[in-house]
Amino acid sequence: MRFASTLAVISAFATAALAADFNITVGKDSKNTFDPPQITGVQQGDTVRFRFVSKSHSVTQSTFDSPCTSKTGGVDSGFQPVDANATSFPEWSIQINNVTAPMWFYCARAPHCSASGMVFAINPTVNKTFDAFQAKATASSSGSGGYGGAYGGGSAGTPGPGGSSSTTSSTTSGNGTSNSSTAPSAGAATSIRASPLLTLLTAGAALLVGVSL
Ligand SMILES: *[C@@H]1O[C@H](CO)[C@@H](O)[C@H](O)[C@H]1NC(C)=O
Ligand SMILES: *[C@@H]1O[C@H](CO)[C@@H](O)[C@H](O)[C@H]1NC(C)=O
Ligand SMILES: *[C@@H]1O[C@H](CO)[C@@H](O)[C@H](O)[C@H]1NC(C)=O
Ligand SMILES: *[C@@H]1O[C@H](CO)[C@@H](O)[C@H](O)[C@H]1NC(C)=O
Ligand SMILES: [Cu+2]
Repeated sequence: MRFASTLAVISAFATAALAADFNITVGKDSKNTFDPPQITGVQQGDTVRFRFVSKSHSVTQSTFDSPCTSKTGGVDSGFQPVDANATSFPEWSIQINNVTAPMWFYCARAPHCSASGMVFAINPTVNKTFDAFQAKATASSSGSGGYGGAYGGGSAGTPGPGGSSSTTSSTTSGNGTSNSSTAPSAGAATSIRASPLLTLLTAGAALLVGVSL
C-alpha cells in the first residue's frame, strides 16, 4: 500500500515534468497570432510549448526595443510550415532558465510582425508591457524580420541565453497511432538547477518515441 502510493507520487511528478507548463497556439484559426499573446508567472525551469497550426510561422526571440528583429544569440524555432488540411502539427518548446528578465518574441514571416503585430512575451513587466511591445512592432516600418534569408522548416531551434529549446514533430493518423521525433539542441544554456528537469524531459521524449515506434 505504502509502496503503491509512493509509485503514484513518482508517477505524478514525472507527468508534471513531461507536460508543458504553458501551451501557446501559433496561427490559431489561420490568424497571424500567438494564443495567448503573453504569459506571466513563468518560473525557473518552466517549459513553454508552441504548437504551429496553420501557414508557416516562427517563434523568434527579439528585444523589447526592436520587436521585429531577431536578437543576436536568441532562440529561434525556424519557420514551421503546416499544410492546409494538416492533421498533425509541429511543436517547439523552450525551457526557461533565467526569469530575471522578460523574454520577447515575434514571427519572422514578413510582414506578420509589423503588419499584424504577431508578437509574444514571457513575463512582461509594468514598465515593459505587452501592449507597448506590440505597439512598437506595428509601428516598425519594415518588418523584414532581420533574416538574411529563409531557412527550411523543421530545423532545430538555436539555443541562446535564457532558455534552451527543442523541436518535436508529432504525427497523428486516423487510427489513433502516433509517432514523434525530438531533436534537442546541443549546447543549450541550461542552468544547473534546470538540468534535472531537462534530463527528465529528454528521457520522457525518448520514452515516448520508443513506445510509439
Ligand atoms: C499542454 O499540452 C499538453 C499536450 O497536449 C498537455 O498534456 C498539457 O497538459 C498541456 N498543459 C497545459 C498547461 O495546458
Ligand atoms: C483541403 O480540404 C478542402 C475541403 O475538403 C479542399 O477543398 C482543399 O482542396 C484541400 N486543400 C489541400 C491543400 O489539400
Ligand atoms: C539573467 O538575466 C539577467 C537580466 O538580463 C542578467 O543580468 C543575468 O546575468 C542573467 N543570469 C544568467 C545566469 O544568465
Ligand atoms: C518603472 O519606471 C519608473 C519610472 O521610470 C521607475 O521609477 C521604476 O523603478 C520602474 N520600475 C521597474 C520595475 O523597473
Ligand atoms: Cu507569422
